[in-house]
Amino acid sequence: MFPEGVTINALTGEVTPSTGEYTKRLSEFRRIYRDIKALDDLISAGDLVTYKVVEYRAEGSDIFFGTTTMMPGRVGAEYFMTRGHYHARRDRGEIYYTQSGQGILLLQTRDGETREIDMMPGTCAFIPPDWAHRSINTGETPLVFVWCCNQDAGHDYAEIVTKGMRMLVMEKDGVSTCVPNPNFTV
Ligand code: PAN
Ligand code: ZN
Repeated sequence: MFPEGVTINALTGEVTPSTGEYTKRLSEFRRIYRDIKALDDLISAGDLVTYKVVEYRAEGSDIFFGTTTMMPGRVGAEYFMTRGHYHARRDRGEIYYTQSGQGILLLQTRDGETREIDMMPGTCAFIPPDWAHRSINTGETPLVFVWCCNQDAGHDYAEIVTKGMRMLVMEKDGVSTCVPNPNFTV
């Protein structure tokens, strides 16, 4: 393993050099957004990529990092968001350092604590171990953030897909508002 300077484009999320990437489209979010009709209408109009994740991973290292670039947009009153997850390893945290755009990072514990952190350029959010996290683009431009965590952290998506998150971020009169999720199940 050798040290390396990796270039990150704060506006596009491009990582140079990178070792992997994936994109997520609206059709993969049928169990995530509440407004099924709005989601189906958007998918029929063209199944948009709502976010892209690019990583830099050195084989054998304990940590790795990358970017998430989230497009602006909404499904009904809900802004484009990530799936949201706990880490498979409950002793692994993460940081999210916002490069451009604006958003909200929703966090929650298994026993009912919730927090919201504003994502704006210069904010580095500390995500403690075993706090679920979901990012939401509440702005009108791409939201780009750098994440860094342990390679062995892993993802547990099932909990959030099946139960939802305790809080939702909705657009109301042009303003983003956090509200309790009426469909959240314990
Ligand atoms: C991030 C997220 C990324 C996409 O790299 O995986 O922002 O979000 P979802 O994985 O919830 O769709 C991270 O938190 N890794 O642990
Ligand atoms: Zn994570």
